[in-house]
Amino acid sequence: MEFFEKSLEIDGKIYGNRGALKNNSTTANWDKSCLPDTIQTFDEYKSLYALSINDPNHFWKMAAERLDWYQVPTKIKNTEFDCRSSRGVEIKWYEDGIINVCYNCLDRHIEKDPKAAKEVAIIFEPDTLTEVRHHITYAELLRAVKKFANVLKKHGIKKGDVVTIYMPMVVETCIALLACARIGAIHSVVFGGFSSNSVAERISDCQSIAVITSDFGVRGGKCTPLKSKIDQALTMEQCKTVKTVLVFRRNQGILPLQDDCVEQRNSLQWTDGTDFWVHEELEKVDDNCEPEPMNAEDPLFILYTSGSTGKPKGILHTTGGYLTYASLTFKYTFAYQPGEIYMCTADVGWITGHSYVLYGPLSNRATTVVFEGIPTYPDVSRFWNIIDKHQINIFYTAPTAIRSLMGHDDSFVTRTSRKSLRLLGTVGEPINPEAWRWYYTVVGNSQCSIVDTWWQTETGGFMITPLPNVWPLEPGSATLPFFGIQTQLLSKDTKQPMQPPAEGALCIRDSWPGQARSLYRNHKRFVEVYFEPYPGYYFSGDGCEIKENGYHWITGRVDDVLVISGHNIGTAEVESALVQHHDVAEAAVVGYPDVIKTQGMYCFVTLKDNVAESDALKRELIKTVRDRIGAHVFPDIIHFAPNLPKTRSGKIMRRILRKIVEPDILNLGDTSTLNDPSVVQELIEKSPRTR
Ligand code: 6R9
Repeated sequence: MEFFEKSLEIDGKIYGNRGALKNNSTTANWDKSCLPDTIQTFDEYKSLYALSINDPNHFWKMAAERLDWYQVPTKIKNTEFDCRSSRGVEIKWYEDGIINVCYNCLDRHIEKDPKAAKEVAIIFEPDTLTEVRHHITYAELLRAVKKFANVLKKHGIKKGDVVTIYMPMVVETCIALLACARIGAIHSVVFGGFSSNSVAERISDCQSIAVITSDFGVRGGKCTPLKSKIDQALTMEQCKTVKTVLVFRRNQGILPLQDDCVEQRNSLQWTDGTDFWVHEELEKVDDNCEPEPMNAEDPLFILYTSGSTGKPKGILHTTGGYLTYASLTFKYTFAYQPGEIYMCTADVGWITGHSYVLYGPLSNRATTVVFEGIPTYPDVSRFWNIIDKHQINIFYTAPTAIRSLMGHDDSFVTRTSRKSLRLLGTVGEPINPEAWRWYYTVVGNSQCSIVDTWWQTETGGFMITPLPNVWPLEPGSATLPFFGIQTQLLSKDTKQPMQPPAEGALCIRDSWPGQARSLYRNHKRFVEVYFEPYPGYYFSGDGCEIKENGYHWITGRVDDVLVISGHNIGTAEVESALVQHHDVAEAAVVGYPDVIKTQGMYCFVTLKDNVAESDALKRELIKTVRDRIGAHVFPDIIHFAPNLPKTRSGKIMRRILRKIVEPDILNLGDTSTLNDPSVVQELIEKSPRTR
């Protein structure tokens, strides 16, 4: 293989191709009966993409063959997207296939190649800074999963039962998910930062019969109680379905306990007959546990995602299609090679954690890093130190983390080596070009490609994403669709399809295996939210611009568009202009009603460390926006906000900001997913629109 020595810009185009393959097409000797190992040239992408659209049954049959089935599916695609059809919206993939997800993530690697037993499946990096390396091999993980699966069985949990998992980001969480998958129980992970009310709401919606939790978690040096929040949730009438609570002891014995954690452990309440310590239960079971053969369309998990109004939505994913998709997207988008160390900073409480900390990497026999902590503890070098400590090759994080870290001096990055890095990735929000360039030049040393991956809880895996080094990157663009994904812009006004170049509502024309099948026990709402707005299409809720070259630029949620004096202005564009100013760390822009201009533009701006607020700076920011976008774009209000309301996965909740500036503060809507609800009150107090 011939490698480029260094990256770079070729004819002014950015590839960032450390480790890129040069002129080494594999299409020539590809026999078309199975998928190639990696995608290396644009021609190869184009021909495979064409095949995936023209003959999805053939393409997705080959993709499924990357997995091991008890019964290989013969029926591949059976889907209906049109809500007006007599069948109604229905999505089935591989419907006669029989498979087990856990088997595909663990057993099969060892059965096929005994060497895999000793390979590291998970590297655990605890919150506390330590030189110790916690490596869990595939054999160790498999044994732990089998034993815990037997604990589940001992407590009467069986195929089809729903189990809520409320855990910190530790190895035991991965064991819990895999054990559920092994016995066919449906997991519903609730992020460990949620309040007891939010957990209760999610337990009652899916009627789970058991909860898996931990005595506490530790993040950023602070002890966060978990078991006691479950206790509170279970006092509520709607949670009476829960019969068993299995409690892990956090990081048994491997780390000294801080004082607040000791206190937490000592003050635990215990309900006999319901609460069980996992370490005690593990002593009572053996380590033989055969995986449960599952139909491809049996549910694998439920994951709640916040709706803009009303109750959170219980997104339902099934077994065969989900794993096929998570596995293939992981392999191609990260161009994962055996032996590489991969780290995704997401919590398993989010879809990114499900698909790209756990199922995608493990089904590919990868080594995946599980990080318990936060990017700023004990200081803002944490990520870069971890990269050096574990020699990470592929690093995947969120724009919000990148923006918060680039607000500090570059020396926090440059004092680390990061030489092991081959590839960087982002997910979760549009990445503004400024943050992209910082990630590329400072973190990646201008040598690593960046994959900006657009996708959703509902899509199961990547939808629009670069394949590294296969085509040039443009900072801020997720570039082109993955195999099998047909994007289509529709006019928000006429609901008619639009031909690129254009900007409109981002829809998908046909099904892909990783897509959610329904909302748990609420198919009607599933159809209303995703299939009725643009009949015949899956509606993502996002806006997008597709340029002449076919590159996709996500403009944010469709409702994040302002209409000011007849001009449509994407808030993402204004935010991007604001953060290009050297004093700005983050910005969120929303509209408010204005009788003359229809809408006024309200900009919340978080300044970098040690930058003073001033009227002069406000004027400068307004000028920056007008210079960058055009004189018709005029920020009416600049509000310096040290903190913005964010979801726990780091997305700015513009919906709440809109309510603040409208102002309609009595109807803020569902705030249960907010990271820090006190931020809202601070903003209300300081806003000129509510004072
Ligand atoms: C995976 C995940 C989905 C929403 C999605 C969009 C935003 C995610 C993005 C992105 C621009 C990207 N989003 N990735 N926007 N560029 N690369 O985040 O799932 O939590 O369900 O959020 O996140 O608005 O619709 P989820």
